[in-house]
Amino acid sequence: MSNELERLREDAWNLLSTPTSNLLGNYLQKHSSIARLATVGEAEEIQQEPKILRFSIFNHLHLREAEKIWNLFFEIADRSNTTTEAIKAVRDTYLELLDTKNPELLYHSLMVFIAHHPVGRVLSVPSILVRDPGKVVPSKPLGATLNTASGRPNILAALIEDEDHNQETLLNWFREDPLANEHHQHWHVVYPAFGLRGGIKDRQGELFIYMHQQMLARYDAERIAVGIERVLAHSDYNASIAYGYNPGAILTNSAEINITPFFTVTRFTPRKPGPMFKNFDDETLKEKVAAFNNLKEKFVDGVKKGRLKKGKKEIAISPHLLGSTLEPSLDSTDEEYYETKVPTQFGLHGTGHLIVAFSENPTVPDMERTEMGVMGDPATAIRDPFFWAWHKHIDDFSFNWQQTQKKHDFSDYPNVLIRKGIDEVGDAWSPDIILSTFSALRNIPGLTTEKGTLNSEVLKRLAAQAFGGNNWNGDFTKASSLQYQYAENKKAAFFETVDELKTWMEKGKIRFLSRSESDPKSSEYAEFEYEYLNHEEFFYFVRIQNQFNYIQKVTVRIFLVPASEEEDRRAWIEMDKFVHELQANERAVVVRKAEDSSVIRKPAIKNPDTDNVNYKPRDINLTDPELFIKMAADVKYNEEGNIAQYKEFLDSNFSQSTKVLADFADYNEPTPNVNREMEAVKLAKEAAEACISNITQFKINLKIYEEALFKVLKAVQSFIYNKSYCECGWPYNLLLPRGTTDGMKFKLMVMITDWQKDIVGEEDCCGSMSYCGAKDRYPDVRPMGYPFDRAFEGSIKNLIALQPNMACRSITIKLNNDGIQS
Ligand SMILES: [Cu+2]
Repeated sequence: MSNELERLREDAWNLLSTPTSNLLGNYLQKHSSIARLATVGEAEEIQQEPKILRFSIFNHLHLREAEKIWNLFFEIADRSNTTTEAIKAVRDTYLELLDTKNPELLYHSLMVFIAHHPVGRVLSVPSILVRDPGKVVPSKPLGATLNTASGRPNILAALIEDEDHNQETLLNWFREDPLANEHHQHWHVVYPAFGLRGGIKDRQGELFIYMHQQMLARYDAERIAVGIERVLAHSDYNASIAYGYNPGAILTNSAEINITPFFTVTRFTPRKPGPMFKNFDDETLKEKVAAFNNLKEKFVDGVKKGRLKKGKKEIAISPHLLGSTLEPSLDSTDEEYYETKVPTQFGLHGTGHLIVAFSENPTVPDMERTEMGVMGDPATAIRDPFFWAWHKHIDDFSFNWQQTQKKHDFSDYPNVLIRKGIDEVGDAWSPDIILSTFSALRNIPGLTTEKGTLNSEVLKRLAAQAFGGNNWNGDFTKASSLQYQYAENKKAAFFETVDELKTWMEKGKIRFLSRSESDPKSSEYAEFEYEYLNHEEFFYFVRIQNQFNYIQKVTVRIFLVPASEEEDRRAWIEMDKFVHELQANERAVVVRKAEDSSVIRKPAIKNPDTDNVNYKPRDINLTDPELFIKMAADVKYNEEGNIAQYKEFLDSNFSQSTKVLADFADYNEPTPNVNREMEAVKLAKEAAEACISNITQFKINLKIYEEALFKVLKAVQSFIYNKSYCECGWPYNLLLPRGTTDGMKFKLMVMITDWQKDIVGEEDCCGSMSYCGAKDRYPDVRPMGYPFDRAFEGSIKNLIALQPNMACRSITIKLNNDGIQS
């Protein structure tokens, strides 16, 4: 890759690291109606094009504007001859537009470009902790430090007062987790509601529902752990919301006096408890509630009938259509019918976001709105407990529809054995689901590579030795101490299996650098401390016996559920899903690292404080698409050259042999000349053989070219897709629910399905397959959430006990509160 491109990538990183909040501050000063009146006078003001002051992707008019910009970026990049030229041109346009366009809208468009355009993918988007620190400061930070030259007053006092005392604040740490918010924002970048260039991603509507449903299952597990009831759907639009949400002194700018000279943050309105439609002027309130209710009833009806309106017709609901119409997205069955004009044009789910975001100032016209609540921004929406109540309501439509569908027939299991029974307290147990942790394995020589990553080969050998062979029948589900003979003549290393996984709260820092332009090297900063959940690194060892004497490819699906919620299919959390090839009759010990989980973002961010915070050129095999184009051209050139060459060979061989044969046929002498006959046959035979051998060689060469071409194609594809999908996914630090200090009981379930029937994506997919799909097609042909996406015939527990391809065991997750580990 050229040095220039390398420099551009780093420049782009720096540009992307600059928080939009400062820019937004300037923009608002310039374009808010008051500012405009003051500068240009009323008459001219009316002439001016109205500006979007506060951008929200949930407002479809705003999203259409953003779409125009990302399409512009796409076009600019398409027109450019090289990657370098394209990046430069897009950057210049971006900077130019900053004068006239809303900076948040622009940034969103740029993120879409980076996630989706082949050229954009050479750039990386920094952690939200860097690019938008003002959106992730917790409502109540653990501490704050101001390091200022001018000795400004400390703002700690303003931060410590806590207005809210409702039970929802118990889970602020979860809802306010910076990387969970980043995940939610990033998902909406990878899956724009209006698709890309007029097309929508495969099964996007289904994924919209499934991804949020899984977030709810995780949130519920945390609620159970702190002893509060699971999320209640907000389905009665007239009902009051019992809890408000105050995003804290920083997000609401209530510490403004002290911090404004230092840095600007985007202001969010705190939401007070009360009705969803509160503060609407009385005359129109009823009308608006009625309109929104009416929209809801259309979905209630549709789900009951199993059909949605599409113009004058009705069409059968599919998960994709239901999700697309609820969100709504480009694939909504009928945009007009399933739309509300309250408070702006958007469908059911989006409108809920907007109504609540605007609930404290509902009458402000769209183009004059400078403030909204966190629900209006995907980078902050999940902070509000109402987000969850709203999404539970949205999920109810999907759940109710699923309930009406035919139950799964589980007879299509592969011929594998995963052993199971019951434990001493009568719960499901399986000797074939074994757990260990990094700390329990850390004495194994060679387990970590020089780079600090885990050595998969060592793990595999250890697994085979410790749990396979003579140890195949051993029970390691309890914490047990084992030996691993890693080399002959060496002393065995000891390690353990566990039945308990540990979590803890860790401290992180959110840092604002001085925006002093006069002194860019100024060491002024403000720093906020927050806490986030983390867990020990763990591994699954799954033993599977292939009962066929031929190779079987299987899909391994791992789920977790709080033991108390086992019978509620919506409570099951997808932990992982991967493909494994079983050899004929193999007794396989399959190892899987938690950090490879199909639900999380790759590479796993183990330390939010340091990962993706500083510029690091991405580790990719081939970094410049220009190189692929060249590679492809080389192969094509060779192929064409060779085809011509072989065509010539074949032509001449063929004409030679046909000529000889024709000559022979024409030979009509009354007395046959045996010699000549023999000679002709010989020549024809030789010619035909030469022909065949040339064809064979040609085929071999074609195969080689074909393989080479596929390699190029694969390299191009993995380059193109890896990046954006790598970055999409649930954060690693939240992979395990937090559990309790006493230890919370969970059930860990493994289900083995026939890969031939699933076609789950291969392992070269680096991102979250489960939450973001892979490439353009979702990698699993089964419905998302399978097998928990349908009602069960009887109890889930019984099904797991009876199905040969399912097994379950208990595990404990313990919150280590003693102190913070690092
Ligand atoms: Cu939402």
